[in-house]
Amino acid sequence: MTPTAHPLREKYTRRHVARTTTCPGCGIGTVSQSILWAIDELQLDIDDFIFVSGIGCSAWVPSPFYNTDTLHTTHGRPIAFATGVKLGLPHKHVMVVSGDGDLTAIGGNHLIHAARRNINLTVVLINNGIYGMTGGQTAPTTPPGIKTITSPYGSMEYDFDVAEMVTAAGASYVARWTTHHPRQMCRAIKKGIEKKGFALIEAVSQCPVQFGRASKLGGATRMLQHFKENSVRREKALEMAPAQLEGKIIVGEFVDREKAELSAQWARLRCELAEEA
Ligand SMILES: Cc1ncc(C[n+]2csc(CCOP(=O)(O)OP(=O)(O)O)c2C)c(N)n1
Ligand code: SF4
Ligand SMILES: [Mg+2]
Repeated sequence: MTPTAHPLREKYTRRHVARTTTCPGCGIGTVSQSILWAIDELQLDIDDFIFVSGIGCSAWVPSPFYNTDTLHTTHGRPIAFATGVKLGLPHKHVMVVSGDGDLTAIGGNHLIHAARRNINLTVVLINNGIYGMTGGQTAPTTPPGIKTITSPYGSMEYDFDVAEMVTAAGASYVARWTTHHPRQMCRAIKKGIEKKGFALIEAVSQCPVQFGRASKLGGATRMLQHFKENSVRREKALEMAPAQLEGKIIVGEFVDREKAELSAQWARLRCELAEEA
């Protein structure tokens, strides 16, 4: 290890590939660091993980950088692929890392049904409120009023509250943090990995190039400042009126519960049927 090399990068990423695909100031690197930090703190072997991603800037987090098995799949389908992987290899940690467009627009049904089935996946959903990679189109997560390349007068649609939606669909563990909260994000990812059930960590992240520019919210520093000033802990938010919460980002844990998990039930059934045969 060279004296300047980052220990997580040295330990968990492939040396022979370029170091990043993201623009300067993008929040995706912060999320990636929280993921690797979580694996390191849990003292897990990255070889016991299979990472699955879709298409988009966020989907480049694991693949081809992480030095383990990574599946870079098609747009909107990482949860479908991950479901198959988990059912076939239930002893592996299967983690999906992808964007808000990938997982809540074209892949929205896969997301809610995986939560409903409560399959043991850890999903890190990077929410930058936009389709970053394809030029900054409005996503189901773009807040109302925000200008994008496809809503130049401001989006007239309501946005999904992803954490609430996945909680309502039946997930075992759901948390939301921003890139202003990398430590808390890391702790949530650790809990998500350890949870026997569907776990979603919504990572609110800055896209200064597409979101920041079109919305006029500014560069990375201003966007991080915005996250800092507008984040409200969930416990506090529950006591606030809807009008007070307008424009706020509710952060913290949304649910942490124990429920029967799908891949274990399938594994048990397979054993029972094999014994009967
Ligand atoms: C079937 C299909 N439809 C559309 C696309 C084009 N496409 C690629 S990535 C993307 C949106 C990505 O947005 P998001 O998931 O939020 O990722 P980000 O780039 O913001 O991290 C779209 C529409 C595609 N590749 N395949
Ligand atoms: S377009 Fe946005 S999300 Fe994509 S790498 Fe650049 S800053 Fe990050
Ligand atoms: Mg996005």
